[in-house]
Amino acid sequence: MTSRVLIKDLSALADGPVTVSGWVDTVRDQKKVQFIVLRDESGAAQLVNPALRALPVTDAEAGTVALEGEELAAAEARLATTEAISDLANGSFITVTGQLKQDERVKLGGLEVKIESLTVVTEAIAETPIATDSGLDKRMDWRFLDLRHPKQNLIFKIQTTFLHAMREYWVDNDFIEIQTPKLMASASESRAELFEVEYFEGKAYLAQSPQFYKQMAQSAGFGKIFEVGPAFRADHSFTSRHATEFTSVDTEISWIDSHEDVMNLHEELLVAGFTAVKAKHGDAIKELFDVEITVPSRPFPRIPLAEAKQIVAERGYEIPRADDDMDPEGERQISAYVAEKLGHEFVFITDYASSIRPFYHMRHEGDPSLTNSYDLLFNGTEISTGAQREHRIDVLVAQAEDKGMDPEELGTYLDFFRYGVPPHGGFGMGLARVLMLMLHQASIREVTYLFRGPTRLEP
Ligand code: AMO
Repeated sequence: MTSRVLIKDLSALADGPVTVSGWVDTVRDQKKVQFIVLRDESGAAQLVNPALRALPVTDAEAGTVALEGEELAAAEARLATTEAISDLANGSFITVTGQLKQDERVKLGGLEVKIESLTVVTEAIAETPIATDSGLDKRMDWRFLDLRHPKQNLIFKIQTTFLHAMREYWVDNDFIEIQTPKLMASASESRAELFEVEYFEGKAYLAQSPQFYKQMAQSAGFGKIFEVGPAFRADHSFTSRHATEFTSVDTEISWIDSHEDVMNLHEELLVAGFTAVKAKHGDAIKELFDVEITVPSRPFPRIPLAEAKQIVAERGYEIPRADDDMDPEGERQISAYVAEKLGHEFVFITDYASSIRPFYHMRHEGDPSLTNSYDLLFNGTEISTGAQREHRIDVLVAQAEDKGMDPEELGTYLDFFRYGVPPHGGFGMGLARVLMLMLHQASIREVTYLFRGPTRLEP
């Protein structure tokens, strides 16, 4: 590794020699002085070069150079550097050695590096295919260039901090991390969204969620587990919140009394994540996204679905009757109500009807038309589904049959319940949805490293 200094660390250094590397952001090529704004993964700084446009001469007509020896060599080097800077294309990756000077008058970071030598490591094509005002689709085509922008870059620093804080919570609380297979013999959620792949002489399906295997861990005696991994859904939709491949944050715990316990866990994880993000990136988020991060207060509001529908209806929005679920506008309406009345960005909508929930959700003891389940909405959109699971094999089989499923289809899943399993529950949460809503972005495409949708498999 070269002894390169990250730009963010320059401010802590004393004036003196330094080497920095990065992408050329802009060049201001003035007659007597040249400025480069250099950007690396940590920030941006100004480099300055007193331009030398020609070697000094004693006799202009004869072109006799006034210097010799070391002085001449130094002047020739300065001349070459000046020419190299004039020819620099934005986006080129360069390494510069020079003299660092802390200087409050420099707007960008209060420091400057006076260039002594410059190497063009890789030259960029001068015409960049995207500009700051390019459309989202075009930006997605050139995602690596798009991600160079500090705002896009920050998203993934935030995601790292958010996941790290949750992971810390899980590890501190004795959760076990698992990696479940993404190639499966059957569907784990609705059959409509299954990706089928050729698997030697047969077929396999891409996992829509780790649902069955996180439940298996309860039967295996793991107690508390988590997984952060890919999930695949053959959703032929072009909404701002659906991808065909997304990162699912899953957790499952044993020995719960109801979905209340899952919601409590959910709150604790989100508070841990938001606290860390606010502490580490709150200022940068305010500056680049104009968003004030609020660490949610506990407990988050909880509203049963039936009551939520009533509230939404009273606000003048009629959820389409054919849909027993909350539609996206209904979600926006109930979230707006919670924000106005309770000043909260999150709301758990609970007790969904069995008719619209998967067979594995536990139903209410006294009223099997309802489930011990919830959706968590954040700033108007669903980010998660959670539930207490049905752990009694006979009830589970009956619920599958009630949904018109053939228990045979469930393969080895049902075996998990035949040898003793504790009451359990958990949730699955779309990572990109959380980021999108946290940063007030219009689409998960903005916060997904490389988005996958029905018409996007590149880059
Ligand atoms: P569900 O199907 O509601 O529940 O998915 C859980 C969460 O995953 C995210 N999500 C998606 N994100 C992007 N694109 C998609 N196509 C997509 N589909 C889902 C959402 C959603 O809330 N097994 C259950 C969870 C559980 O009960 O533990 C499940 O998968 O944020």
